[in-house]
Amino acid sequence: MRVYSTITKHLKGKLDYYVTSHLPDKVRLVRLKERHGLIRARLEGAKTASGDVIIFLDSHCEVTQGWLEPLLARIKESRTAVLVPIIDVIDDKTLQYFSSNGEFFEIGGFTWSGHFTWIHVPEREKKRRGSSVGPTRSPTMAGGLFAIDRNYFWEVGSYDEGMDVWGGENLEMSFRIWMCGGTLETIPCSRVGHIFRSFHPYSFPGNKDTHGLNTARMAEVWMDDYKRLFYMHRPELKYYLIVRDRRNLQEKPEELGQV
Ligand SMILES: [Mn+2]
Repeated sequence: MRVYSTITKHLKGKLDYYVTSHLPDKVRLVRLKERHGLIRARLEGAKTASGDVIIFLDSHCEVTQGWLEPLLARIKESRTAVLVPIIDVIDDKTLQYFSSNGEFFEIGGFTWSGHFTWIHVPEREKKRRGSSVGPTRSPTMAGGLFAIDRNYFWEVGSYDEGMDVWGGENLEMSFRIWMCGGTLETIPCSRVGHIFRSFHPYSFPGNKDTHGLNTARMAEVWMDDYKRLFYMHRPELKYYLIVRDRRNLQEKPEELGQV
């Protein structure tokens, strides 16, 4: 039997049982035939979705009362607005929920090495949004939680199917939304708790640096000349991408034609 997730303790048949016996009928569990990671798994979920709005939440999230309405209201106002709630911290040891101060929150940024980072809301954005609880433009998103108009998700290019397992897809989507005329906004009136884990609980197939490779794909597609700065910080990825392309040729000699 193929094992898609490397963790079996709470998943597999136990998850099937939980979903069918404890959750309403409209909750459906979609399984892939092999391990693809979060990016292609989310694409499968999105294909199955039929509502007007798709909301992606990591499995380790807990919503709060009133989290949903501010997201839906903003999408109704602007269908090209992609939204993230304020992400509260749930302790990964005790599962205690820490509510952060409502008026002070950070938004998504990035480093030149291609990593997500939290940044302060710039003064110009505080002026633009008008209210401290107004939709706040965010350069990037953390990735685990966001709401998007379902049709717009496909129009704006969904996800890069060539990305494996985990990492980088959040920056790719963020760059793509801004560069294709959409907006990415934090909605301060919506709050969802999330467990920020201190380690990766699962293994990476072949021990590949999927975050790095996925981010290099993002840089190649969306960063234009600025990718030079990315490769200055991650020279190994430029080398790795080249090597991988050559290796593909070696693995698939038929693509070279009969020489
Ligand atoms: Mn997460």
